[in-house]
Amino acid sequence: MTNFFDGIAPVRYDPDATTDLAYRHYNPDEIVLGKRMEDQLRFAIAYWHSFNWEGGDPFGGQTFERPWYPQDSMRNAKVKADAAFEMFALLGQPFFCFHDADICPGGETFAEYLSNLDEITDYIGPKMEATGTKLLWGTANLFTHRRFMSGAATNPDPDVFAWSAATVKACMDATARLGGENYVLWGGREGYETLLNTDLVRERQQAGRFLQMVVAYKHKIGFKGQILIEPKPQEPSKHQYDYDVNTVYSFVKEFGLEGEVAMNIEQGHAILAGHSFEHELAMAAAFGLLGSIDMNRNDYQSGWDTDQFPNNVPEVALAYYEILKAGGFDRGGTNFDAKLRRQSLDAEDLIAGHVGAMDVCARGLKAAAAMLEDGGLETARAERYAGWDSAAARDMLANGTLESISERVLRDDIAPRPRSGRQERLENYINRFV
Ligand code: XLS
Ligand code: NI
Ligand code: NI
Repeated sequence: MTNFFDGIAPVRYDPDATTDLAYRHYNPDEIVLGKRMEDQLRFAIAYWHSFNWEGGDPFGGQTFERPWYPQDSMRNAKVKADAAFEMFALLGQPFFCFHDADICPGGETFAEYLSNLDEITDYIGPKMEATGTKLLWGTANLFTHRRFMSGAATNPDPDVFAWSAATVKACMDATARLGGENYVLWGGREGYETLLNTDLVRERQQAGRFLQMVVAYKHKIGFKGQILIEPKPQEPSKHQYDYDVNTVYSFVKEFGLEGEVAMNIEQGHAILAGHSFEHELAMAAAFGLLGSIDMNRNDYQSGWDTDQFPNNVPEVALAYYEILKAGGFDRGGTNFDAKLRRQSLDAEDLIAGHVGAMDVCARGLKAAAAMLEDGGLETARAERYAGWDSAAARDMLANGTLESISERVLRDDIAPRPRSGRQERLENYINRFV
């Protein structure tokens, strides 16, 4: 037991609440498109942002004060786990996510790392049982320690590749032991700073082989979860190999891993890649690779990964629209890859950040479900492409050649008549639901 959250009551659904520490929209038992809201959204809390992040920025260090600082001993790792599960019990969300480095210190040697990870896994398991909090996914931190400064799987030094492979094996074992539903690979340093010292063909091949080994090990241990790749264009590397959904798709195909991996798509990473969140989700759904999401909000001006809690209902609604249209989450969920601003010092801020995020997602989900049920967008889209339903159009696409098409254009006197794309009317339509 810690006293960090003393005085904060468990957060409940109460649409008329007078406190801000209540859910006004997130009602776990409410049925949305045939499923409980909790089972549609499958919320997870990110251990790293809520418990490891100390409030630093490039110009200043720690601003937060927590009973589990400094974070370099097993003793404090356990205090941190106590506090984490106290927060999970207060919020009542069904899942959490972690990196190895979040839950225990790395130790001096690989053997010490393994023993720390084992010890903390044993400590966390019973807490999961007691609170009913499940593991959405585990992952390895292959980017903070200086050994990873030139990459993990893509490192020029084979010893770093080896260390990384051994680390991922340990993290997959820990994830499987804790009943994790997915395993995530985010390659923050799988990229380069300058092409002047980089053999990018070799590095991509190393990353491909690494991923094949991960998939092989998943089958070896009978892990039933999904292996998820999380695309991001840059930061910390200047250029990352897993830039966006499209890039990862071609990587997955090139290394023969179709059907073996899916994607964990993050709002902020989509924005950094110059896309919208819904674009990345729709692309992944089109490839059949939509696995899970990291929900957050990127600042539109900053150019770096700001990992803020989501607060824009219309945007979130469009994201869940794509997710629901693709059939909703199976093993995936909504992980809040979001952190407090560095001036938000209090335990209440940490609770409020998540309460607000869950309410925004609940509103977005309900709006998305209502739009899907109404069908207005799909009808408008179908009308827009209706010309392609004609026999002539279908035949042209399937069997046409430039010559045959050219003959038909002359023979049938084809003259395109532009039609309105009706964007404003569709935007107004969305506004009826959000
Ligand atoms: C960083 C990533 C990271 C992953 C997990 O930008 O979003 O938090 O989700 O390694
Ligand atoms: Ni991120
Ligand atoms: Ni993320």
